[in-house]
Amino acid sequence: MELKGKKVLVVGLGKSGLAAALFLRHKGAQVTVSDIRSAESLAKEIPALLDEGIMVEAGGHGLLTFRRQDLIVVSPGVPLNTPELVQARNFGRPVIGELELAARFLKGKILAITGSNGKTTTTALAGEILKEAGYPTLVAGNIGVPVVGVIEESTDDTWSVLEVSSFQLESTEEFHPRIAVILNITPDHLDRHGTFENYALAKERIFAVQDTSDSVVLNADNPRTAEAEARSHAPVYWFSAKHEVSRGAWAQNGTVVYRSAPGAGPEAAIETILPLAKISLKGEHNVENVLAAVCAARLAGVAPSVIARAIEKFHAVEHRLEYVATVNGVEFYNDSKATNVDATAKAVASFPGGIHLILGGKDKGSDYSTLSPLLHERVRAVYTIGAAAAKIESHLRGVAQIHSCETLAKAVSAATAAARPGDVVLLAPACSSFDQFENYEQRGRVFKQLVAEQKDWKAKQDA
Ligand code: UMA
Repeated sequence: MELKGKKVLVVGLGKSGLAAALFLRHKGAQVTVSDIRSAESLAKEIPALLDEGIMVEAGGHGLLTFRRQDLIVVSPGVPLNTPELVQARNFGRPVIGELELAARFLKGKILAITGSNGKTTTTALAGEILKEAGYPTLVAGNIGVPVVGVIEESTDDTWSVLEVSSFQLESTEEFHPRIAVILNITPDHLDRHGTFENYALAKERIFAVQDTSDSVVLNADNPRTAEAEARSHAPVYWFSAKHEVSRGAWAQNGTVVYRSAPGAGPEAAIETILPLAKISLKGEHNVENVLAAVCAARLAGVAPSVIARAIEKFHAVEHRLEYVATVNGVEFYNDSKATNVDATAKAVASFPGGIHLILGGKDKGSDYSTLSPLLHERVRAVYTIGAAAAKIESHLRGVAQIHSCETLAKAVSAATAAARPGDVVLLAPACSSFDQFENYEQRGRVFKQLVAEQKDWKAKQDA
């Protein structure tokens, strides 16, 4: 793809837009960035971009700016039906996503991981396993590092372990992972994709250009994921936390095992990877994440003993069911990345009971009532925050005691006051964070800060 001298517009000036603009500029393109945020809110980014010879359009997207380009590169968070993008496409302007741009330049092999939940943990774990094996490894994507930003570090020997979201996959054309993993597909981002099926089909783009020399790893226990087998061109390997699979990874008698082929030949021998007890991550959903990582790592040629060593060393990623502290016998967990209903269900299912659950934020068109049986069984009280509070309260009325708290600070103090020793205070909000926070990371950090204040206050009381 020749970029020198080409007029390229980058839409959105977050992490992806910034990395894409700099990459394109270094390739000799004439780059403009367009963002709906005001020039004041981009005060930090604009001077740095101007210094690089990159033009900036702030405070909205101009139709003329979009029409004048040879190529438009879109950030993942910008919907493809944004009117200016639709019009530019109608005028014959090529529109690609940041992941697609990166895919055209990234060297080496790709292990890509998608799913509604567990992507970040599985990506981080698979990256650690490949590093433990001594492979030159890059870890990037939705995990927080734009893929376009690591292109220059990639070589023909590199394994890029990429977390990819439906937003990124939606606009891919040539993205070609050697190994493609779909962890699970459950309702999320319906506000962007319109229907569950559109969302699922965006996820299936992960294997759209694979061939028979590649591999697909699918969750045998998740119906919509298993169904994707029908459209895969590459051989499918399975993982299951519940039962044996023909080829792939599963849990059996408290042990993670793997086999590379069905049948009775020597290649069908069952390999022992490690006992489940050696996994420090909490919850059954994390067993699934480990099984998926085992399967992908075996397909990448990593030895079972090396995989076991890396898994044993691996601890929870920040904001994913992260243990924060114990105050007065009450454990606090930060699962700020639980931004949809299924993730919240998995977090709640990780504890036997006594849960004080903080829910709320920006709604994504979710049905919170599906949480009712689990909440009824395990949750002592729900503390609602943010814009989705009223909807959540109406969906969960009568299921658990509900406290309207509006802010995270009020929710943490109310939950701390109500919790008894042995209980758990869990932030697993089932919503995105953008109504009250910059992103889920900031929400998680604020939660941890609030817990630390409770701890300090308790220490002063005890002194
Ligand atoms: N913007 C516009 N026009 C629009 C919409 C947004 O100009 O119509 C601008 C915003 O004003 C903002 C910028 O676009 O300045 C934000 O772009 P972005 O939302 O693509 O955010 P990035 O900072 O580039 O982060 C993106 C991913 N964000 C989203 O997909 C929403 C990050 O995933 C990812 O880590 C990062 O690229 C690096 O790859 C976050 C996420 O929430 C974690 N992902 C979703 C999820 O996991 O559920 C998919």
